[in-house]
This record gives sequence, C-alpha cells and structure tokens, in this order.
Amino acid sequence: MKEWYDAIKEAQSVEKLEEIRISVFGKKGVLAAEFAKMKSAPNDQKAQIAKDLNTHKSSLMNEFTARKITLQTLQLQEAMKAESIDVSLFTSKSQAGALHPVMETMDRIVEYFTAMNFAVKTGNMVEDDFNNFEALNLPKYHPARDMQDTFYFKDEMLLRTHTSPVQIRTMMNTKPPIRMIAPGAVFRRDYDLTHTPMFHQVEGLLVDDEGKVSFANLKYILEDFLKYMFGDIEVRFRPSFFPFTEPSAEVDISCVFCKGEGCRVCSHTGWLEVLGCGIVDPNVFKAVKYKNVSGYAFGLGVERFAMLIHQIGDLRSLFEGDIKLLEQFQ
Ligand code: 2U9
Repeated sequence: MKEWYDAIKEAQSVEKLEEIRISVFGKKGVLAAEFAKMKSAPNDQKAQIAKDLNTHKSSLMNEFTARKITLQTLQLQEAMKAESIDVSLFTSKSQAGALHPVMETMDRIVEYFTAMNFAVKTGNMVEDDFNNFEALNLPKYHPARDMQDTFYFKDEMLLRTHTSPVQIRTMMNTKPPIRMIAPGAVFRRDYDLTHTPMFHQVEGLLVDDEGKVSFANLKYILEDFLKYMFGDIEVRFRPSFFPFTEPSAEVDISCVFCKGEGCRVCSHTGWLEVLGCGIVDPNVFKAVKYKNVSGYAFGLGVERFAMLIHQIGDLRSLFEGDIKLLEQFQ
C-alpha cells in the first residue's frame, strides 16, 4: 500500500492524479482486488483484514483529496499568471486623428460669426460667369477674368475664384435683410511661395433693408472678430479698392510675431494684412435687383489665418499631407 500513498503524494498533475484514483479506487483497482482476496482468507482473519483495508481506504481518500486541492490551486495560479496583463508595460503610441489646421481655423472663424447670428451658406465650386464675375461688378473687360487667373471650362463655366457667388445666389432667391458667411474652397491659377491653386476663404455679407449699414458697423465687427482670433492685437484700416465694394479697405493687425516692433515676417512694418472689406457697391445690388438697401462685405483667406495663428512659415506645407507637420496639431 505504501507505494500508492507515495504515488498520490508525488502526482504532478490533476490528470495524473485522476489516473491514480482509478487505479486505487476503481472497480478494477487495487482496493477492489485486496477486498476480493480477503474472501479466500481464513475466516478468523477476515474481520481484521477488512478493518485494515477500510482504514487504508479512508486514509488514501484523505491523501487523494488533499493532493487534488493542492494541484488544482497550483493549476489556477499558473493560469492566472499566464493570462494576467501587466498594465505598467509600455505600449506603442496609438494613432489619433486630428483636424487639419486649415479646417480647425475655418471652424473657429465660423464659430465667431454664427455666434453673431450670421447664417452659414455654401454653394458649388463650378460656377458660371454671371455669378462669379458679372454680378460682382467685374465686367467683361476686367483683368481678373483673364485666362491667366481663372480655371475655365467650356460655355463660360469656371471654378469659382472666390466664394462670392454664394452671396449672389442667396440674394437672388432671398429677400433682404441678409446676414451670412460663405466658407469654402476657391481656385486661382497661381502657384508660388504665398499662392496655391486651391485655397479657402470665408466671406461675409450683411444687407440691411432700411439702408442703415455704415462703415462703423463693419469696423466694429471686424475689430472684435480679429481680437477673438488673434488675442491682444492692434487693428488698422487702410483705404483700398475692390470692384464689388465702395469704399473699400484692407485690414491689418499688429504683427503677431514681433508685436509690432518690425521683423522679417511683417517686412519691418509691424503690420500684417489679414482682411479685405468694404461697403457693397451699388452695382452689385443692381445686378441682384435689390432696391433701397445697404450692406457691408468682407473676405479673408483661411490658410493665411492658420499660418499666422500656428506660426507656419511656408503656405505649401499646409497642402503636402506631411504627417510630421500634422502630428503637431493633435
Ligand atoms: C458680395 C459683395 C461683396 C467680399 C470681399 C474682399 C473684400 C477681399 C480677399 C481676402 C483675401 C480675397 O482670399 S483673398 O485673397 N477678399 O479682400 N472680399 S470684400 O466682397 C463681396 C462679396 C460678395 C455679393
């Protein structure tokens, strides 16, 4: 019997222990065989043999149960060890997406004007001559219409050179008053350090049906808007010319790089040009058949804003899809 006690004690796995259980306690096991042998023992010894065998049987069962619990506990510990996760381990950085700086800047601009109750309108990138030029007081001979500046299709169709056709179409199918912005991509045949053939604009238009809009209204909102975008800066208005506004102005902010001291970016002037604006030219209202109204309009290039906000030196880097640049905006 001793060998079976040893076998149970030394069993190294639950499976091995089960084999031993069958060999010891099974129908054809050693205990059954010993009980069978007892039948042929002398009668006066049978009681003692049976007693001894039953003592062994319960001792072996105790050993077996104890060993089984030990082996099961070990097995569980092994499994837990193998399946555990070390949360302190380093992992490779996950790739998170981010808005492109141009779109982020556009969203911020749109956010300001929607808060000021401007409606957001978009249109088509393929436009016709009337909506892109004629209605905006850019008559047939105007140099801006030149093949050099505009992408033309056949039948006087073209890629819009500004988002202004959105305002024209809005005025053609809506009565005044109007308070809207038109954000979107525009196209010009230009490619150098500061120009790309596609860029984004946000243009604004406000039309009052009582003829009460003044340049002071325009100055106020643009100054407030530029302070929202660039923080603590100075704003100045310079007289300028656009075919669709009269009077017109270009708007400068004090240089965000040198705080107006003068540096390479502002060509040592201390000022950066960021916007064009003006009072809508009467010829534009004539083209859309608006009478007795007045309004102001403005336009800006979103890439230029993004570059000034994020201190990006080369306009073209915004279009190269360079992951190293984009990762900085996560
Ligand atoms: C309507 C009437 C007037 C929109 C305007 C500008 C001045 C302007 C430039 C800024 C940088 C174009 O992207 S840019 O190169 N825009 O200076 N835009 S006034 O005037 C309008 C528009 C629509 C019906």
